[in-house]
Amino acid sequence: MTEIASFTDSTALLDDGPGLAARLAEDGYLFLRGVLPRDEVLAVRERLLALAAAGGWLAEGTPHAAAIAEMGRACKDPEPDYLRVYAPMWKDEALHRLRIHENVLALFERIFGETVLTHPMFVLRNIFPRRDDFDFTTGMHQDKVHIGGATNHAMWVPLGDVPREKGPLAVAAGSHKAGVLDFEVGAGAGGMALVGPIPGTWVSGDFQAGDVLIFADTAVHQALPNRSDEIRMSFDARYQPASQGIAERELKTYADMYSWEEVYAGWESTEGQYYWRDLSPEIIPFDNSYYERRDVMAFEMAARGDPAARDALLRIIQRDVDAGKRARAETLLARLDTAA
Ligand SMILES: O=C(O)CCC(=O)C(=O)O
Repeated sequence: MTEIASFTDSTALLDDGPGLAARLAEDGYLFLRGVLPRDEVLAVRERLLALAAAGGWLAEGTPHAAAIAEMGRACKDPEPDYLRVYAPMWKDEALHRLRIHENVLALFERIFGETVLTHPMFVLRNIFPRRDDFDFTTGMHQDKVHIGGATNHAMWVPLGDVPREKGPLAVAAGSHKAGVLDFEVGAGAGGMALVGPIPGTWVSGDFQAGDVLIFADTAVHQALPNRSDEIRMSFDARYQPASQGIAERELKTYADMYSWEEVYAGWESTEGQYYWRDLSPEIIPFDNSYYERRDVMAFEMAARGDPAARDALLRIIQRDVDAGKRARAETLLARLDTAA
């Protein structure tokens, strides 16, 4: 990715549902300033940074609010060291409510022209700074293969100000029109990396707390490297018209880490709990063919001793329902790690 132009700012269209929908259909994304109240975003950031500090992720002697990373503790999803600190963060009550904020729901209802279903599943991200020996930059991917269902749109929300040097998201505008693209096993999202020329024009920008980026599930996107000293925090949630089908995995918690009862156990209020049940979403089968193809390739690569299979193996161990596959992935991962 060489040239990255600036996002088209669609904030002026905020109250114009058909205008937003038309631009989203054309470009595959919408960059919108100030959708969420800045103070509410920063309050969530503060709560999560307290947990990050308690987990040893922040440099000693620095103010929490600065989010300066302790690079000796740099780690990434789905490594056990990462998940130990991440898991309690994901349950945060105020974080959950941000993605179903009234401004967000009203925005999507204007775009869809009908009731919105916010997927209960979402991803919180804590991206340590990139260094020569550490890199957790999200590689190029499309969401469709990971989310399934009918048509959904992501909303990427920085938890704090995220200028370009702190590694915000970039989208290939127009790439959504090409459908699901070919991939190989790699260090990208879900252990998959897109191959071949990527259609469209890469765009990104300087985000402030409260700004959001919405994009289609076939829009190719990736993060820019985090070249700062700070942990870059964000979440990405998914939205769709409530009349369309959803894959069951999207009704679960992140990586199925918790039951919803466990998530809600520590909350102070019941507001926003189980909100999707009122919408009685239609569950449709998840298209597992992409993951199956990834896993065949990853097992072959790992058997040849190719370390590029590592992230895919970790995903299988963390998430596959097939115990036989998980055991095979564990054996191959242990062999790769011994060889390294
Ligand atoms: O925040 C990131 O680094 C990646 C986000 C992403 O891939 C997504 O929103 O689908």
